[in-house]
Amino acid sequence: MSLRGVPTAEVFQRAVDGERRALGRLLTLVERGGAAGDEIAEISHPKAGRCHVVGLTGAPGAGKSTITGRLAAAAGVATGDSHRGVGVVAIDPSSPITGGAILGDRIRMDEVIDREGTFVRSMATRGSSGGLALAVPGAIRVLDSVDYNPVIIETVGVGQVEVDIAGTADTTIVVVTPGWGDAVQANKAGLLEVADIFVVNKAERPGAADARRDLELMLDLGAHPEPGKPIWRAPIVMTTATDGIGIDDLWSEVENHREWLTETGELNARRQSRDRFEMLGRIDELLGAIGRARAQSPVGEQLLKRVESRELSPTAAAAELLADLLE
Ligand SMILES: Nc1nc2c(ncn2[C@@H]2O[C@H](COP(=O)(O)OP(=O)(O)OP(=O)(O)O)[C@@H](O)[C@H]2O)c(=O)[nH]1
Ligand SMILES: [Mg+2]
Repeated sequence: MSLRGVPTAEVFQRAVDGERRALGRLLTLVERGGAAGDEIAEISHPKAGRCHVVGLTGAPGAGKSTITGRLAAAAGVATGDSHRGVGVVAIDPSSPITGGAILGDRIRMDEVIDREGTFVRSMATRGSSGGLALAVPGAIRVLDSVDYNPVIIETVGVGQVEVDIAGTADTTIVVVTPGWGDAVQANKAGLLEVADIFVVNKAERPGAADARRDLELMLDLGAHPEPGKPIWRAPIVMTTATDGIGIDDLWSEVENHREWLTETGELNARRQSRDRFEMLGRIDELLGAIGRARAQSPVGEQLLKRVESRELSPTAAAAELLADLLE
């Protein structure tokens, strides 16, 4: 039985009732955007705002998916029946920039998580950062509204897009592995700044202690407490994810961080800045669409002619078009 043609509100209700296929359909619509995506945002928003969002980021092949799978299991055990289960959004690094897909040995999410009580969704980057930056908060909202808690987001951390997406989490985990300069690479990619918790994965390998020391050193150097701002020093957890070693420690640190966020009021501050980020992203999108439509109208064509005849620069034409719009 297909869910196509079924009113969105009904699909939502079925997802609330626990129908996994309905939830999958909602997430597809959110990813696609447009009117249905907007409707889902409207329906899910009042019910959302409860779940703890955990971001997991790090270099390609660091073991993020393996950790995510293990962490989801640990979280599920810890939270028990108090929620429907653990949600996972894996941002698939299919874009040529991230290069994650070139690693032959990457773990597919459905290999590590295949049980009732966990809902896994992959989203492709498709090279467009703007779409993803809006789709991810939308997906979190849907999972949250049907009572998945926590929701774990896996992204490859190599650039600004990933750092932005890491910014959508309450608790951001940065994964590094032993090896010369890996911590330095993470620093260059801007990941150290966003880290609430560090993981040194593949800790059974030589160099794990060095990686830990490098991180400690960088934390010392980077420690510039802002007056009046609560201080959190990111703990470093050593894991061998393939064997599940260190995962319970990691989950305890996530819980510690969540408590700290709540006690200090940081949780609200972070969520507020996320809402602002999403709202601004949406404004960009909406204004862009309105402007582009206007540019194709006779008014826009007229302006283009004046650009062609060198009477106006493209910049001035854009400004004139906007001024005209805003009148
Ligand atoms: N030796 C060792 N290998 C590990 C460990 N954790 C993960 N791996 C292996 O590392 C490879 C990559 O793991 P993934 O979990 O796919 O890494 P990822 O960071 O999600 O990779 P991408 O999504 O492609 O960026 C797999 O072959 C894992 O089995 C570990 O603790 N020790
Ligand atoms: Mg992965």
